[in-house]
Amino acid sequence: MTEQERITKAYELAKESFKKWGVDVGEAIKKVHAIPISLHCWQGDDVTGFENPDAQLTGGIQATGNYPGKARTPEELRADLDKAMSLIPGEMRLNLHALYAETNGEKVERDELKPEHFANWVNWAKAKKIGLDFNPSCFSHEKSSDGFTLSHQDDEIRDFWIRHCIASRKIAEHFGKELGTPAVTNIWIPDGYKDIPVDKTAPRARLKDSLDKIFAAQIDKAYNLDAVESKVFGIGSESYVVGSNEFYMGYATANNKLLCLDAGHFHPTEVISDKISAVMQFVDEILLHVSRPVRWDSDHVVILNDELIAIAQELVRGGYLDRTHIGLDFFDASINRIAAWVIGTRNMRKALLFALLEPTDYLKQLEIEGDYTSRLALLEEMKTTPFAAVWEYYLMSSNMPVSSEWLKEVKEYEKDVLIKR
Ligand code: RNT
Ligand code: ZN
Repeated sequence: MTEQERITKAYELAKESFKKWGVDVGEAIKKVHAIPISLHCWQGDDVTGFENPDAQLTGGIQATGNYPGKARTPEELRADLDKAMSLIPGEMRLNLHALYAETNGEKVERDELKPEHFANWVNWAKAKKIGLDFNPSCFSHEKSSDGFTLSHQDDEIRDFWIRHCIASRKIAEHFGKELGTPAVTNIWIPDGYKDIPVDKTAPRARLKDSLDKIFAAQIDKAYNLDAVESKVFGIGSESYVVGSNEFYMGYATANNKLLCLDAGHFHPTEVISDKISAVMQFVDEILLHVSRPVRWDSDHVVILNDELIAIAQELVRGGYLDRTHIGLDFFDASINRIAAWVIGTRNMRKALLFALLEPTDYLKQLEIEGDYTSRLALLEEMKTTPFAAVWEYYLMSSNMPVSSEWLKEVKEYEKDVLIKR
């Protein structure tokens, strides 16, 4: 039996198993393929960017490890992204940080960045027929060295970061116009105190004022969508973070912005899957930073764990896919970076497929009827219904290498390209 025959046969049988529960597998495959996932450029080079090759990552986030072969130039990063994307099925986008500007060796300050500094990225995205998303980079800079940016007490510094965020929105607007799909511009800042502050109010008031200034100019939502990302703590901001959850929840609700939920930005027993249906009552759209915190906001590669599945289930069960922008946010420098992208992104889509293969309406019916016994029994049955056969068939039919075949390609690329860097 050829691999193709085996996969097809297993799929045909799996289809029958799912049919028993009233699930249309073909429909689920079609749906999962069309869900855009925004791949974060920064897994490719440990959040370094091209502003300065010796840049130190600051802002209380960390990429640990020194696996060989990290991308050092835009060309290398794009080649690595091409490789990763060639192994990931379904609709993709690319999420860029301002740090990834190309200035031809010229020093361009962040508040001076313009669409032209991203021309190569736009051309690359056009050729791949994908959308771009964007982020101002409010870290790894001398003007953020004391841990404050948009909430800085020094107006000169605060204005610099306001101008940077305004410039970023204009760049994103340009992406939206050029690529025919709105760019999500996400603002995350590291601002906070290591130790307990006396005045928790003033920085938050300044942050609110900064955001009002940044968002003062209306940009057509067909081109740019603004998101704000909260956090509970960072390295060096353990006691107080200016942009906390309540702060941004309030800001996004009051100002009709997207709320970004990062899986690593809450207390360790809190999960973002449980927050989606709550915040969706108050904001039109959300951005997800799908990540995997291990003991802290460690940004480990996303695996197919309970929380990832729960996130996907919430999006499907709540009918929230159209109002959710799925982005990834992890950076592991201790393993092959392309494999990290492929593993994490495939897992995101795997979780979505798993969720789409659920007889949700039937489960909801059982719940309404108070038949919690059947609800629990069926949910457990679904865990071992032959999902893997559907996943493999989906990969095969979208011309992607199945099981560990993709890893061989990554290893070859490592030998031929990465190791030589
Ligand atoms: C930091 C935030 C933020 C960054 C990226 C690089 O804790 O999660 O989203 O990881 O913007
Ligand atoms: Zn994040």
